[in-house]
Amino acid sequence: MTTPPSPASERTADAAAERLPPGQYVPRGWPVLHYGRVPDVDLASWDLTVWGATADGSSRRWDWAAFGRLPRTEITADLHCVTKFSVLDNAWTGVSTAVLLREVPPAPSVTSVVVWAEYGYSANMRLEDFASPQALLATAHDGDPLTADHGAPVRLVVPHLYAWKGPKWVRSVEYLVEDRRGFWEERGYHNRADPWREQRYSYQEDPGDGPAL
Ligand SMILES: Nc1nc2c(c(=O)[nH]1)N[C@H]1C(S)=C(S)[C@@H](COP(=O)(O)O)O[C@H]1N2
Ligand SMILES: [Mo]
Repeated sequence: MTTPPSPASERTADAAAERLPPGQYVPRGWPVLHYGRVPDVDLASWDLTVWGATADGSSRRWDWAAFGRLPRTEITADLHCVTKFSVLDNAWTGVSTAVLLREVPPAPSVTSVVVWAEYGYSANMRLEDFASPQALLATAHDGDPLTADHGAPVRLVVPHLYAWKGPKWVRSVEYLVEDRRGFWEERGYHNRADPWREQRYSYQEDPGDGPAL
């Protein structure tokens, strides 16, 4: 006896299930989710700054025109929100974090970064997570410039972490020699945020996963 082949619809569902971290589902469309209001960003005064524990002690700032001259890359990645929706196959275009790290090398003692957005939203992560080859400062999604709702003009994308680690409306990157919690990380969310290990809440942290709360 052989088992009858499963219908195509079921196979598609199985394939999707294997791509989904535990507890996640695929919603219809692309939800918009953030804390607070959508900022009204003026590109004429917009800038992006890399600061903190840089190798030579100085910070570096790009205005919109200068940022636009940095080399671009494209990646395709899934976005996993801790509220359990996952948006699959997003094509992101932007500036690889590797480019920023090359332009502004961190001091050897840097262990973590905090990425800051408009209104003081922030997310921290280990330097190695920020430096992931998949991580980028995205300016476009599926070929279109980001909309204001989705983080225009620049959002961070770190596909292997829950999406709160990717601030929309990014304005600066701070290099840290000692880890410091960001906005959600100090409000009950996990310091590491690996969706494959379902690291959702800070009460799940093991010693060493993050600074004391
Ligand atoms: N500045 C800022 N960025 C943010 C957030 C936020 O509240 N403020 N929320 C995060 C969370 S929890 C998620 S799931 C994603 C949602 O991105 P989307 O609205 O494009 O789907 O944005 C992330 N980036
Ligand atoms: Mo989220």
